[in-house]
Amino acid sequence: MGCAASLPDRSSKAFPGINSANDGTDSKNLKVKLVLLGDSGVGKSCIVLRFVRGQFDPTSKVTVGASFLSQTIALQDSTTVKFEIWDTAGQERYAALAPLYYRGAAVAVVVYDITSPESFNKAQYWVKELQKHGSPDIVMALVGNKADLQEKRQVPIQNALEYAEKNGMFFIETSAKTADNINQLFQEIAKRLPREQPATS
Ligand SMILES: Nc1nc2c(ncn2[C@@H]2O[C@H](COP(=O)(O)OP(=O)(O)OP(=O)(O)O)[C@@H](O)[C@H]2O)c(=O)[nH]1
Ligand SMILES: [Mg+2]
Repeated sequence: MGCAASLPDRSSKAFPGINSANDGTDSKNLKVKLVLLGDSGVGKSCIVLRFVRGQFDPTSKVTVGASFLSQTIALQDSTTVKFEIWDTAGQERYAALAPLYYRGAAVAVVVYDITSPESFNKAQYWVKELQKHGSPDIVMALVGNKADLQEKRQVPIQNALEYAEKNGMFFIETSAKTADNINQLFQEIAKRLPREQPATS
């Protein structure tokens, strides 16, 4: 998958990783730095490809380093949110690079594969890492991907839900293959972004 060389934008002081798209003049158009973390093979790149291009690649290659894509969505209140998405590489050899991508991120999407308990353990490792070193206001989502593989499920929904609740995370199961809950994931994240309070006179 392609990888753009651009660097993320400066962060606002109020909420690191969230900027008004028009130099602070338009709070209805937000620009948000989002990072995906999780074990290799859980489907991070496929989730991004489904969200940004509406496609699924059954032969998806492992990500090298990280890849960057962006996508803008509109909310019901007519706010637009531009997600600047850093899709990190889950292979162990790239683990040391992760802080480059999650530092200053407003949103972290931590992905596991519902058929793999090891990947759920790895997700918990990333949550701890983000709690220690991520932005204090970071919005975290826990995503159980490959929900189409119900017959191979090894991570019960209840376990993930309890873990997410305990850690103040939003939880959802998705399938990049069938597109199930992919748009909902990003819509729900957008709704949870901290907004600056309108000035009172
Ligand atoms: N059945 C099913 N397979 C999926 C789904 N999402 C991804 N896959 C498959 O899982 C494999 C790995 O997907 P990737 O998106 O490349 O995984 P990744 O998390 O980006 O892996 P790294 O880049 O190594 O970190 C590919 O063979 C995909 O086709 C899904 O929702 N359902
Ligand atoms: Mg990948």
